[in-house]
Amino acid sequence: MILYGDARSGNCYKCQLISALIGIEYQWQDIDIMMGDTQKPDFMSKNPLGKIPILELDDGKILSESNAIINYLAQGTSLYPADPWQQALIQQWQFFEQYSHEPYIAVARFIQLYQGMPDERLEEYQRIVPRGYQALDHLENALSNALFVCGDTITTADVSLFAYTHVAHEGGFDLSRYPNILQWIKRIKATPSFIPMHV
Ligand SMILES: N[C@@H](CCC(=O)N[C@@H](CS)C(=O)NCC(=O)O)C(=O)O
Repeated sequence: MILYGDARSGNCYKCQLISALIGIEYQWQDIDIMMGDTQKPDFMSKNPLGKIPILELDDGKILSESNAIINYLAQGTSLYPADPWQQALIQQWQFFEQYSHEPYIAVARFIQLYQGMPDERLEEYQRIVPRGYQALDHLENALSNALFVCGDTITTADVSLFAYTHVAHEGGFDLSRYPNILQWIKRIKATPSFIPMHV
């Protein structure tokens, strides 16, 4: 299997982390977002949307969308249980992550950390930060009565949400307001075979 990604991307880190947690081997192909690699014809022929991560299987099939990739990789493990209700709960959190969390927290991080807060994105940054805090509030509440987002064991929903939450401070978010999230971050980091984000 080949995983095409950029180590600075939380969406790509989700795939690296799930592979480490369940002991899957793959080849890493570096795609540099800042150099425009995702828009080059070679890459676009694999994903016409021009987005990483993508996973290329040994038979040539290609899967995009980070959360689809990690659920596929985790099939048959406790991180993505076979029970349809458990899967639906995991997906509920993953859709939340993609629609109400990542567009604010990851984008704020990109603007602040990688673009150095250019004037033309300042207004956008100021508009999305409160939405990011709403997402963090929701996660904080959910973690007030469970160790992980879908109960007392780690699932792919945690991997999805961990990726950008644990680096939210790099987008200017103050995580010290969120004791449950901070404990959850520690718990995930203490999971056997955990790997940090390589940035
Ligand atoms: N919904 C997609 C988002 C993918 C995405 O936005 N990837 C970014 C990096 S985090 C990317 O490829 N950006 C490069 C570009 O847009 O050219 C997922 O979860 O995989």
